[in-house]
Amino acid sequence: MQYYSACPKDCSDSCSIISTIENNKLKITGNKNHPITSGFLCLKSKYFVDAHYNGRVLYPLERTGKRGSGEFRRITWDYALDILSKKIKKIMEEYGPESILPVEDTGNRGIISYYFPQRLFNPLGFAKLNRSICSKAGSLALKEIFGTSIGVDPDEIKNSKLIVYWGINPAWTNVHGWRLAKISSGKIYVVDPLITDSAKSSDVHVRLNVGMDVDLILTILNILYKKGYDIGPAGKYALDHDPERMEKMIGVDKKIIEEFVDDLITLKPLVVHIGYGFQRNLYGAIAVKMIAYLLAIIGQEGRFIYDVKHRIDYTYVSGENDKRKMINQADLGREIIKNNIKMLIVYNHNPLVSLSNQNLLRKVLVDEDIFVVVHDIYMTDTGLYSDIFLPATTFFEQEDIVDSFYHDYLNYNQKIFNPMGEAKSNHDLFVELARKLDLKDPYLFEDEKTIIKNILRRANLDEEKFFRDGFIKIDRINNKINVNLNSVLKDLENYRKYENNGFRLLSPTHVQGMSSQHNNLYSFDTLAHMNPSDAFTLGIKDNDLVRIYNEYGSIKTRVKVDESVQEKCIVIYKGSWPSIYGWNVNYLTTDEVQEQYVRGSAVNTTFVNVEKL
Ligand SMILES: Nc1nc2c(c(=O)[nH]1)N[C@H]1C(S)=C(S)[C@@H](COP(=O)(O)OP(=O)(O)OC[C@H]3O[C@@H](n4cnc5c(=O)[nH]c(N)nc54)[C@H](O)[C@@H]3O)O[C@H]1N2
Ligand SMILES: Nc1nc2c(c(=O)[nH]1)N[C@H]1C(S)=C(S)[C@@H](COP(=O)(O)OP(=O)(O)OC[C@H]3O[C@@H](n4cnc5c(=O)[nH]c(N)nc54)[C@H](O)[C@@H]3O)O[C@H]1N2
Ligand code: SF4
Ligand SMILES: [Mo]
Repeated sequence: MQYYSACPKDCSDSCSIISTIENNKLKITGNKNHPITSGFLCLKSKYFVDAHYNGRVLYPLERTGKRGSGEFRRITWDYALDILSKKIKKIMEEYGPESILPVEDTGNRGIISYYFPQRLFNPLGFAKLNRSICSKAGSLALKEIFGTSIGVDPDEIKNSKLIVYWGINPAWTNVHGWRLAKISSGKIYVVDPLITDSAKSSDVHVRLNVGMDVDLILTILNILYKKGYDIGPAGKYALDHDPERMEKMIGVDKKIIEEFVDDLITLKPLVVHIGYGFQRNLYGAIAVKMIAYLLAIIGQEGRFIYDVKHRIDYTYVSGENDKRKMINQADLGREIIKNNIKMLIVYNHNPLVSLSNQNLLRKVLVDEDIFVVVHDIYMTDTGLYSDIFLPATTFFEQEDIVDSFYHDYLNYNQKIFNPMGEAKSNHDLFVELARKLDLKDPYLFEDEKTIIKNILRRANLDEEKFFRDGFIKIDRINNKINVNLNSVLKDLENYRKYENNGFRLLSPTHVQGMSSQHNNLYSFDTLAHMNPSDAFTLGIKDNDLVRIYNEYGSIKTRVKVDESVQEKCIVIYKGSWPSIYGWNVNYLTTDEVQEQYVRGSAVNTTFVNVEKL
């Protein structure tokens, strides 16, 4: 038998997958007919099948030991939902619905898995997580310059003479987009402080110092001004950014900056794929804003890739209630206390791996009177802190459709297996909970097939074609570009370069990791990558044990002496589980936020000290 699957991971490529069952075992390959997937899947996909069969929790559990101890007893779904519904009613009565917080992210990006649970939370008026750790700060920055954060279709890569990857490592995080760029005839630039795999096979690597993007752009504007360009209201800040004076501070040779400027003005059309990783720093949104500003100055308004919005009625799937109280994700520990949160309903998210300032967050969960429910496929670190743990299905056990935050195809995900053990999908969990809460509105109980058909019908999509091919092209909402250059003035006025205080800690994605997923089955790279010259100064060799610490915490790990890392920087990849290694990078990362930009994460503005042990 052959089935269509759709990868629902938090990855721009949103692949269409052909799943087959051979000798009773699932096999997956890329769907050759899909224009983006092009018949191949990424390295991480090799874990998906194993992760379906292995390492799962299959029954509901109730905590019997202290939080984090892993002591649980098996319970029935009926008992679990009973406790849950009684708790919800009691907390709503005593403290109000706003003290109950669903803590959810993009662990599963299926449209039903992601949006459907909100159908229950909206009418009940629960608090809502402001999902500020990923890309939102940059979205707002783009909107302030262009009136929209929705850029061009990746198809445009084929026609672009210049393709700039700014603060993104597509060879690892957007492999299908990277392939499009590599087979195009466009000249490829990578703007990144690390010598990433993308940088290695680009035409030009602009290896700037971390956090120097705004100064690099001001220097580019300075050169453009000298070439007779009207550089707009930011001009006064660019005048002192003479390339000769700036090259050392930015860390890029003047000749490379000049070549970059020449290419930016001659190789048109161009496209700039703006990364998410690099905008997670205190001035990240401002950097995104300045990229947009630069595009406008050179007459390439809107020629970027960042967000996508499709003509799909997401509100139909989620319901709506714009009065819900917003709780910020990037500094969740502090927010829980400030807002008197009494209950967390966690699904699609692993906050005790993924969020900054873990020491605080864990302390809050231990000290405060908070009831924690976790719905996950595996016993994650967050699961270990739950009062009730509920088993979730893998994407092979649920019917869903998945769109992309990069391309314009909607993929079909067929249910191949019945859930293993007593696992339930997100859809089924919240249907059952609605039933236990004695709610009657039929909208809360709609089945997946009906929802999928309604989505297709509302978007005027050909149902027969969709189910036959396993994917269909959908319309992108192309908001009109409406340039407002003046909006950078408030940013440049306040823009301050922070003191370089110790080592700058970066925690980017790893080629094999999918955020925090599957570390229970495969080991992650937990080394501290460090430049040879820093290692020499500190007397550190490969594999030496070091202590890395700052005001947030202290960890011990081994070093990888690595030329691709800049001096005065440490790289530790994101996503590893503290329950396996005793720590992860988020024991050190700051939960300071970009106040003016949706309180977005500033995780990459973390400074640490290093000591050889
Ligand atoms: N393999 C894999 N793919 C993934 C993920 C995964 O975990 N693994 N996670 C997914 C998710 S959730 C996201 S948000 C995306 C993130 O994917 P990306 O946007 O690629 O983000 P990062 O890997 O965090 O950072 C990208 C690059 O930014 C560079 N950078 C850091 N600071 C600066 C700076 O100041 N200026 C500039 N110009 N560059 C800087 C880093 O060196 C790094 O190489 O990837 C998605 N895809
Ligand atoms: N230091 C540092 N930290 C970071 C980042 C960084 O760059 N540096 N990046 C941040 C970014 S961009 C992101 S997006 C976050 C991602 O952080 P998380 O949102 O925690 O990401 P994931 O690990 O993809 O998924 C979370 C959980 O969802 C579960 N899951 C998968 N499918 C389902 C399902 O169908 N139902 C249920 N109930 N659960 C399911 C998975 O098993 C996993 O435990 O990490 C952030 N953390
Ligand atoms: S993680 Fe990304 S590239 Fe890999 S299979 Fe899923 S969508 Fe495709
Ligand atoms: Mo993300």
